[in-house]
Amino acid sequence: MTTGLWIILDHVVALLSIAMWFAAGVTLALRRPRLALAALVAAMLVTLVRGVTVTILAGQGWWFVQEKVLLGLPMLGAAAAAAVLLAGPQLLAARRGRGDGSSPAAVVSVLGAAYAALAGLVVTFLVGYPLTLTAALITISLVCAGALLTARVVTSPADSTADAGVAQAPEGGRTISRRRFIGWTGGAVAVTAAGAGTGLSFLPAESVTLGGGAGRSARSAVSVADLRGSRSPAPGGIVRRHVLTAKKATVRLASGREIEAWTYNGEVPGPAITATQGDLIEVRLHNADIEGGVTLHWHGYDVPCGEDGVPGVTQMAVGPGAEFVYRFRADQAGTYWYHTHHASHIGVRKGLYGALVVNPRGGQRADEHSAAEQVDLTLPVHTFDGTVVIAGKDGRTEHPAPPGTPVRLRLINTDSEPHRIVLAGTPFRVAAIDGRDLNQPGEVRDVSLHLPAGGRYDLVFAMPDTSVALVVDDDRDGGLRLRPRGDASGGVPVEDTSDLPLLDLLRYGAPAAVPFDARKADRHFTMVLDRGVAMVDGRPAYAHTVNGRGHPSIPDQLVAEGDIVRFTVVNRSLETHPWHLHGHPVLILSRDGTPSTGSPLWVDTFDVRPGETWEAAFRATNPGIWMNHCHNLPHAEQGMMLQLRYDGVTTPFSGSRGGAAGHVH
Ligand SMILES: [Cu+2]
Repeated sequence: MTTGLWIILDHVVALLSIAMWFAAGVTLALRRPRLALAALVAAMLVTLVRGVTVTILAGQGWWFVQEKVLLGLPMLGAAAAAAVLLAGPQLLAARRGRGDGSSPAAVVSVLGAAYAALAGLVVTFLVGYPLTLTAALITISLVCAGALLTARVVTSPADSTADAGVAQAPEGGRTISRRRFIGWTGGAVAVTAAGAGTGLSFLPAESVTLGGGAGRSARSAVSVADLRGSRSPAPGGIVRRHVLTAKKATVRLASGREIEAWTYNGEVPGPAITATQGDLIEVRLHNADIEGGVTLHWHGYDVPCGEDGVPGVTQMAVGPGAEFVYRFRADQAGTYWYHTHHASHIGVRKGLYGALVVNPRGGQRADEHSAAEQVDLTLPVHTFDGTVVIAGKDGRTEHPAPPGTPVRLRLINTDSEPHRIVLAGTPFRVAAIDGRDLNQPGEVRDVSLHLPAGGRYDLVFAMPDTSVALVVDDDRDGGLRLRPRGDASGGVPVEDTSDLPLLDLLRYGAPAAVPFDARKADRHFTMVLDRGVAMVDGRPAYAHTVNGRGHPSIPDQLVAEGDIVRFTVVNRSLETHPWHLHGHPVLILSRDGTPSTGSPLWVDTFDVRPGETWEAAFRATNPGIWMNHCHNLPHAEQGMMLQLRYDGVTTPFSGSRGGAAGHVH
């Protein structure tokens, strides 16, 4: 069973224990001793089972159980023990026909256990990892307050004879009644805990985390505004000039449907930008009418930080009427993409994206494939109003490919959710992931691929003499077809693809040397991904969190140029998070403790599924202030975003708009 399933099972058991403790408390209050005894026994058993699920989860990592082990279970254990000691003997006596088993103390203690069980689950959902003293103290005070209120209700005058001797202690007498003493003590505990917890929450939070490395040095500062790209191509390269105008437009999809899109140059996807290694790419971004502003972020491309297109960090958002010129040398070959990074959860979904393909020097150019008799298709996969569209710039979903033709399909997931990809009708190789070639990728067939949000796969094969189908999300009628004779005559029906096993890319291809030893990391950052209550952009929200906090309250990660940096990314939530660091490819080291044993896997986005723990590393060779975030863009918007900052780099920009007026370089 996966950790993700254990997390869900633990939630179910926790819910059951809450239900059982409440059932015991309510039946006891209603003086139904038989039912109460049965519910109490069931509650005890479920609580013990909870101990088992938490122990198993603990085996998967401390971050999955910290709040349960330190607060939830001890609190429930103490309350449960009190409940059994107070209510148990009376219920057993009632079973033998003596009394109705229901004293106020018994009812309060059993309901107290129910509150403790409920509070434990609430803490798991609203706080998670790491558990703070604030959260613990406030939780304990709420449980105490709940028990005190219950005590008031069940010891109302009508019931007070059940507590004979104590309830009838004379008012103003010399001895303070036991019940009153307990009430005052409990109240004092509740108030003190709540006050201390609330007070602690006002302590200033850490603004930077060092990952075990040195703190900020006194080295002279450089501004991201000065970290700009080269202005000339490499020898032999040319300048590739583009003008991209962001504007609203009605766009007709290949299916004939019309959508109200946000576009670059009126097209969705935007114009494909192609280059050969060594060329200079120069893109003048102009905003016609996107009110909130736009930028261009070169996803997966390690541009100098000043070209990275993050509003409020590397530039100001480009407002209507303004423009910004991006320049960088196309040093890396491969399949990449560009998209707006301003309010990207809306802009990218509405169409502000396009492909960036750089061909190796001396190799074939994607834009000249017809001359070279090869098929090279760039295929952004995007969902418009619930319909998955996979098509190149001409919108066609059928392509001719004579038998024997070398084919390269460049898949780009421009959505916020992963896609399941199947190539049916031919063996193939995954030649590159996120733009980087794999080492000795073996031929595979009848497998499925899991393409993370933002990720790219280059699939290569020689065209067979029957048709080939690219199937996305097991939709056998959609996707893309390659026909050996250009018509449907070579067509074979696509079989059900839903049972095909997943190709594990951590065991695909052959190992090769990597440029650094990840075991000698200079810094190590752990990011625990979850949902919970946190501040996002100054407002409390049910946020997507990193280490219990939301953007921009998540501490910056500080690195120094040359550092080897290691990430541990843990997902204790119930959703998949495609983790994306700007400006650097990361090397995948392991998933759930199992090392990567195939080709070195360099990616810019890796999917961390519920319950998974990934280790990755990179060398800090590209100074700047870089976003490090979930590429499920609504998740990023809801808090799951932080900055990785090089020592000595500063930014003159702030907010997301800054002074959005014209800012041309
Ligand atoms: Cu996410």
